[in-house]
Amino acid sequence: MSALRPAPKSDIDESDLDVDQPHHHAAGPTAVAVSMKRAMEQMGPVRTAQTLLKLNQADGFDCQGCAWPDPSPGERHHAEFCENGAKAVTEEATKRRVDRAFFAEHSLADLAGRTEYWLGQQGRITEPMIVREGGTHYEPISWDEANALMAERLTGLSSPDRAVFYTSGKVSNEAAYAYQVFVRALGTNNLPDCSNMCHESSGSALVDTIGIGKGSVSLEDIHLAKLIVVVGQNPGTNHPRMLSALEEAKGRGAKIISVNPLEEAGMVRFKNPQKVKGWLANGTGLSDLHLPIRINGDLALFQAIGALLVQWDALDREFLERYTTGFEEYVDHVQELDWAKVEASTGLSRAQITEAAEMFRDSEATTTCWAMGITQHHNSVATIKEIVNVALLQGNIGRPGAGLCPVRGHSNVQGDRTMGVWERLPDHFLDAIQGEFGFDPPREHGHDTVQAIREMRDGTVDFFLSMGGNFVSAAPDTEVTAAAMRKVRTVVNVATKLNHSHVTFGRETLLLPPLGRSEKDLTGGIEQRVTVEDSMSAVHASKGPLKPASPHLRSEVHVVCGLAEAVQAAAPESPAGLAMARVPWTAWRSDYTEIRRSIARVVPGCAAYDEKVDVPGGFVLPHPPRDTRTFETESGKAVLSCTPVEVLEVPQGRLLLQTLRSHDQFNTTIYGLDDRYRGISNGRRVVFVHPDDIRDLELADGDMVDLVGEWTDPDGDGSAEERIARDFRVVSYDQPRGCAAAYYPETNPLVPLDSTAIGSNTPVSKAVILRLERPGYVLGSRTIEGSGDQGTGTMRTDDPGQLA
Ligand SMILES: Nc1nc2c(c(=O)[nH]1)N[C@H]1C(S)=C(S)[C@@H](COP(=O)(O)OP(=O)(O)OC[C@H]3O[C@@H](n4cnc5c(=O)[nH]c(N)nc54)[C@H](O)[C@@H]3O)O[C@H]1N2
Ligand SMILES: Nc1nc2c(c(=O)[nH]1)N[C@H]1C(S)=C(S)[C@@H](COP(=O)(O)OP(=O)(O)OC[C@H]3O[C@@H](n4cnc5c(=O)[nH]c(N)nc54)[C@H](O)[C@@H]3O)O[C@H]1N2
Ligand code: SF4
Ligand SMILES: [Mo]
Repeated sequence: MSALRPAPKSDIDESDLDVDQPHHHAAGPTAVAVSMKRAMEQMGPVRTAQTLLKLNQADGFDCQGCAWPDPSPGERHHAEFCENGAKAVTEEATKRRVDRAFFAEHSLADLAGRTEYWLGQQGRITEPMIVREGGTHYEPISWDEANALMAERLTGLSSPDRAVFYTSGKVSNEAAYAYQVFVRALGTNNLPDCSNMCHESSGSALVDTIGIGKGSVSLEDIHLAKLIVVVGQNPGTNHPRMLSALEEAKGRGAKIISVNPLEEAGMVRFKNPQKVKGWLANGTGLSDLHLPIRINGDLALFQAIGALLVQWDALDREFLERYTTGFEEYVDHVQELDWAKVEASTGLSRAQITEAAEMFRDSEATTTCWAMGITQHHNSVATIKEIVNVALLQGNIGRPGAGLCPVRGHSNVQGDRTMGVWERLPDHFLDAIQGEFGFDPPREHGHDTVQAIREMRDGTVDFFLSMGGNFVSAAPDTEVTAAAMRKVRTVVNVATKLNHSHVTFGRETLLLPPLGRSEKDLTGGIEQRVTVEDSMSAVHASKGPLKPASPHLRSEVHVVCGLAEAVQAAAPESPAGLAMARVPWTAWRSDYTEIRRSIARVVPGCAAYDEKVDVPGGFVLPHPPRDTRTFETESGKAVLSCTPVEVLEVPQGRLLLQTLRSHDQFNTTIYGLDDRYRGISNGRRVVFVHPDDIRDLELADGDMVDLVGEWTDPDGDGSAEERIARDFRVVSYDQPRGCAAAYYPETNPLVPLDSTAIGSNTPVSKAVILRLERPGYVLGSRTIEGSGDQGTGTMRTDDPGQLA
């Protein structure tokens, strides 16, 4: 082994890594056992019972995991959650604490050398902490002093646009609404969010084609569908209760197609832990057809399916005539389809694609679901438009069982957008804010996530506040992002648990701990509730049952209102101070009902908001295509669009890498080191490669390699860039030849900042051109064949000890 190899990561001993056969079923008794074990370890029996019985109940709190919807109140079980929901709750409701003694013991340097797993497992942050300029440790600070300090920094900026306010999708609607009003009163639209790295491509494509950036189906539609197509999504891990919905649909005769380079366990068989059958027998077989698509082949696949439907005249001509535009051009376009290109792009045979198209043809109601396997590609917006084309051809929108279903990630990511957390908020919304409060919100668009990193890198950001999330680890190009963040003078993180973003800042940083959703919120002396929106536009209330992790925690609403009041106090005559004075912050933090009343007046579709969330189960936001087949596009019709099929070429000896989630993590929060369904235990630094590719690369299963990403900026000077992530174990895994997979966030150093989706600026996390090198590889030391260039363009180094 080379001497250049960095020291092993401090707390994960990868020599314990164990690799076994992948599973062919999801959930079942093991899932229950695993979630209960974790819950009992971290919460104890009383708290476990107290918490899990309130999870996803109409009088309880919303799961902090994914955005999958709950059944209507009458149809809920006592245990209305999945293994990963239980893990998400346990992570928050843990009895472990990170207090001032902890911070006195662990210096910044110490914390920076730990893995994300270790940091997260230390427990809940208990009081506001600060690192002052030159400090080596976090030390306590009062909320008042923290607010005064932030206000001083914010009012001292040469322009409000030198501040950036990030949001992760767990924030409640009330907090998100107050937050975006605060940011706009301050005078900027710099509101990047995790959506910029997630479903932004879905939003862009859907707004352009159907006039609204949200999915068009309800949970009932999934139950009623005749064909469900699950594309680029791993529900068994990331939306586990979706499997119950798929099972229900199957029971009613639906067919299921899965489109995925990997045959994910959940899509093969599902053992429903809520049914006796799920405990004893083999469970329900889910997929009728699995298409092992080559990474990035989905645009070609859907175009080919569309071409066949046109050829067979399997069309809803009445719908096309009445509700769509672009059909004629589309027909001309698909008649020219080059099947050789389709086969090269998808890695599928014409027979496989024809079989899928026949299932579309024979279905009276098709719902297509997708997630990150679709949205995180350079052509993801065009790919989603291609999915829309196929739906429109058969009139699969706005009728029972049919529709488009981008399955959202974070539990309230969709709600945060509805509430106005968006760097490109439309004018009518800004007008409503102006009408409600009487200050002029800025009109110029703000920075999204990628642009915010560029601005930090270029030294034009002095203040960064993160409302939840882990910006540095979740964003692409980890080293570039971390270096950019170190240029920002003041970094503030509102966070429940420690992560690497908390040790990455310019001169000073604040760490402000909020209440979690499982905790009782007594802000203003009354029991407050909050509201959230799921992936299917259903809005409902959430109220936590638990005693807060510490008496010093403040709700996110309180954090925002407190900061706004401090800004007003610091500079009452400044434009920001005057704007702040127009918002009733004190009333808002005394009773969130006041916020909901303002939401009702300002946010589209939210009239009588507070009254509607009073109903158990809440209400569903309007969705014109779903409700009345109304398409609020420029032409007033749904749009069919044409994109040429391209084959993503990978040079000889390289692989196409996707970065994905294990079964034991929530984004950058690592619950544990097992990916049970894929046969991995006790480690995360693995790269899954086809056995024949392993052989052709002259490697063997079990070898250690460095992952070297190659990228040529299409707008650059043509030189190739290399990026590296070290020390991964090669694992033989079935998938299309030439494809590879490894976990996020360990692989984020390989995703170039400027490699983003056309039309959404989403980082391309699912298609990195990859080389496997022997351990200790020195960046740029090898000629990149095929590009005719020495790999010395912009070299990126990894940061040993960081970010596992
Ligand atoms: N337990 C748990 N739940 C979660 C999360 C979590 O981390 N853990 N994260 C939440 C969030 S924020 C999100 S956005 C969602 C993410 O949910 P997913 O999108 O399911 O998450 P990924 O693990 O990124 O999985 C992407 C899937 O797409 C496949 N894929 C990759 N490339 C391609 C491609 O080119 N074409 C096709 N057809 N498939 C491809 C991969 O094999 C994988 O199955 O989950 C949410 N729920
Ligand atoms: N390579 C690669 N990169 C990706 C992806 C990928 O598939 N591949 N996926 C992308 C996607 S889809 C997403 S959504 C982003 C996720 O990006 P983020 O949303 O920024 O990341 P998370 O890991 O979800 O954030 C976890 C942190 O949130 C804080 N937290 C947890 N609960 C709460 C709470 O209730 N309140 C507050 N204030 N803080 C809380 C904790 O401190 C925790 O450490 O990552 C993106 N990055
Ligand atoms: S499916 Fe998602 S929202 Fe439902 S319990 Fe599981 S993690 Fe929570
Ligand atoms: Mo996400």
